[in-house]
Amino acid sequence: MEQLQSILTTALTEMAEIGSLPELEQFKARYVGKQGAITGYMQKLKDIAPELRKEFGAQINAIKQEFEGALQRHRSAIEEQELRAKLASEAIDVTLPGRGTQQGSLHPVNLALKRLIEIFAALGFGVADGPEIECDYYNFKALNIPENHPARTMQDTFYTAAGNVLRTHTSPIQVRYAENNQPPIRIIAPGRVYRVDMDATHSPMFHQMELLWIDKGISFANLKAVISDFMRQFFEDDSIQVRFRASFFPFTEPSAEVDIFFAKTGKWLEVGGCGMVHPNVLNYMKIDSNEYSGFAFGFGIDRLAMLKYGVTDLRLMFDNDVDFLRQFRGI
Ligand code: 2U9
Repeated sequence: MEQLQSILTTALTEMAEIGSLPELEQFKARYVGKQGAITGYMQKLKDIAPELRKEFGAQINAIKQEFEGALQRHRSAIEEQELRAKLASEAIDVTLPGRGTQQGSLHPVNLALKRLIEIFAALGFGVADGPEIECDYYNFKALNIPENHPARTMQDTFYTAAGNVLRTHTSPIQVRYAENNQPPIRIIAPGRVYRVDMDATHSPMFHQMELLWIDKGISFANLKAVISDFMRQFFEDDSIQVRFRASFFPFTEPSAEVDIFFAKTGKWLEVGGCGMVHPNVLNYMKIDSNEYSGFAFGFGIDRLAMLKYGVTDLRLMFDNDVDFLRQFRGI
């Protein structure tokens, strides 16, 4: 019994050093497993005189129970320690500020487009749309653009293999609209257009808006009033001067370039073109040119947006540089 007592003392000292559960299980096996030191004493019981067996048995049992009790307490201690370590390593500070979200912004072209639609809606214009791949008829022929016109060459126009074109202006939208609607016609046609051109001030894809107003008695005076009023509203400057310079387009007669005078820079700037819809074009749209007249006006949305927001390189409008785009947050 003394031997057994000293085995227990050694065991308890050893146990105190153990810091992990797998180690503790191995340790347990060495004492109370099948070949364990304490188990060995139980097996020796049969060699002891029968009258002493009961007492020895009780003592061995008591020691075994003491061992197992100590083992259970130590196991709980290790488990608690491991739990604390896990909680400490997974701890989060819920009082830290969050990472926040990034607010997006509308692209300057869309900002301008929104404003354009608002302004023209207030003047009674609806928005029309149409396909970006067009056939020759709607992009050229119905607009009185002759067969041999330079705009039709491959140097200026993107052709598809099937002989269609990427629309070079939004005019075909209006021709299609007029085919399906009787005058009075009062629409704006915004959209992407494509031309073979690429440098600091030209992009092969850009945005255009055209305006068409056809009714009885529409004159150049209406054209001047709508365009001048529009420019002052868009640039939020009532003192803006608008100048109409005689020009030529196949689809309008007479035609004019539209310039505006910027007091800030003291310079005239060309911002678009306009004119009274050519009688041939009215005929193609099956509108009687003796009864009706109309005017059209076309400009680049990208260019107008650049002027409004002070952007100096057209390429910035199409690079999708987030630092550039962020500047339009909240506008
Ligand atoms: C129909 C009849 C006439 C649209 C017009 C212009 C003048 C014009 C340019 C300005 C700069 C295109 O973006 S730009 O390169 N446009 O100068 N466009 S009149 O005339 C039409 C349209 C449709 C049925």
